[in-house]
Amino acid sequence: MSVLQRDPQDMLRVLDEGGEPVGEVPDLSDDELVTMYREMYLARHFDTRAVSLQRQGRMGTYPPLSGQEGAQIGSAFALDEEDWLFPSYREHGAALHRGLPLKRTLLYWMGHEKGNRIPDDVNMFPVAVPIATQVLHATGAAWAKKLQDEDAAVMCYFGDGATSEGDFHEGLNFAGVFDTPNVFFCNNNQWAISVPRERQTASATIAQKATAYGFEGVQVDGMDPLAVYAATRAAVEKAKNPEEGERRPTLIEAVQYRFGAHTTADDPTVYRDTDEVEEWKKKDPIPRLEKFLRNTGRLDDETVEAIESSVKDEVAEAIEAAESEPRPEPSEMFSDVFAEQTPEIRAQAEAFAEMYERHGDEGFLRE
Ligand SMILES: Cc1ncc(C[n+]2csc(CCOP(=O)(O)OP(=O)(O)O)c2C)c(N)n1
Ligand SMILES: [Mg+2]
Repeated sequence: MSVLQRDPQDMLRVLDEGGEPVGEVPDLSDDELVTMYREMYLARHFDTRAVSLQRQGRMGTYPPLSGQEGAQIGSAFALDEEDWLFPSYREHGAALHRGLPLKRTLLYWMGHEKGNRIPDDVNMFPVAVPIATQVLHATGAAWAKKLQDEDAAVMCYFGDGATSEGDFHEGLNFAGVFDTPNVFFCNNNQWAISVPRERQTASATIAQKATAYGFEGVQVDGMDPLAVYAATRAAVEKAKNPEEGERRPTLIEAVQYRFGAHTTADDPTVYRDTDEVEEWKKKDPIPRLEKFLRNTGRLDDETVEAIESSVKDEVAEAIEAAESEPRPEPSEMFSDVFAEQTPEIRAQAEAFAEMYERHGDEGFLRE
C-alpha cells in the first residue's frame, strides 16, 4: 500500500504535463487505457454540448465538468462491479463510466424526474445537490456493507467546499471509528462557486484532514488520470481487504481545476483571473493522457479519429432521445420526494397547483 502510505503533502503523480511518466504506470491493459481516454473524451464532448444546449434554452441549469475528466474517469475506473458510487452534482463523467446512460443525465438537468432514476444494475446513488449530505449517506451505506459482511467499497465524491460542512466531519469521523469501507474522494477544483481554496481551510492540504480521523489521506494530481487511478485502486483494495492494523477508509484529495463556470448560472470572470484559467489549461488531462498513449504506441491518428466520430454520434443520439421525451409537468417535482407523500409535501403541491391554475404557465414563470 505504498501508494497510500505517504505524506499527505507529497502529491502522487504518474504523468507529467507532457504525458511523460514520472511515477509507476498502473497495471492496466492497452484496451483499458484507450477506453479511459475515450471516456474522458466523451465526458468533455458531452459537457461542451450540454453547455451549448443550456445556452440555447434547451436545458435548465447545468454544472460543467470540463478539466475534471481525469479525476472522474480515473477514479471510477478503479471501482469493481460490486462497489457503490455516491456522486455530488458534477460527476457526469464518473457516472457514464459506471453505466448511467447519458440520456438520464440530460433528463435530470432538463428537469425530468426520470433523470433521477438509476438503472437497477448500476450501483450508484442519484445526484446530491445539498453540499456534503452524500458523505453521510455513503458512510451509512459502507457501514451497512460491513455489518452485512458484503465485500464492497463505497466511493463518495464531494468538492473542496464540502469539507467545511459539518456533514464532512461527521461522516469521516464515523468512518474512522467504525472502520467502514469508504473511499472519500474530494474533487478539489480550487473553487466553491466564488470562494477560493485558501478561504475554505487554513490546512496546507485537504488530504491531511484524514490524519485527525485516524486513517490515510493522500493528495493526488487530479489532472493525471493514471495517478488518480493508482491512488483510488489502492484505496478500494484497502477498503475491502485491509492488512493487519490498517484502517479501511481513505481520503483522496484530487487537485484539479474546473475550466468553466460553477454552473451555467454563474460568470466566473467576475471572481477569477483568466491567467489562472490559462495556467491550469496547460495541465489538461485529455492531451496529457493522449500524449502518453501515442508515445507508447497505444494510440494513433486513426484510432483518435474513430473515437471522435463515435463519441459525437453517441452524444447526439442521447440528446435526441432526451429531447424526444414529453416535457415534464411542473407538478411532478412533488411526486417522488418520498415514497408516500407527507402532509407537508401534499400541502406544497396543493398550493402550487392553485397558483398554477391562477397564473398559468407564462404568469407563473414571470413571478
Ligand atoms: C448545504 C448547501 N449549502 C449551500 C449550497 C449552495 N452551493 C451550491 S454549490 C456550492 C459550492 C460547492 O463547492 P464545492 O464543494 O467546492 O464543489 P464544486 O461545485 O466546486 O464541485 C454551494 C455553496 C448547497 N447546494 N447546499
Ligand atoms: Mg470546488
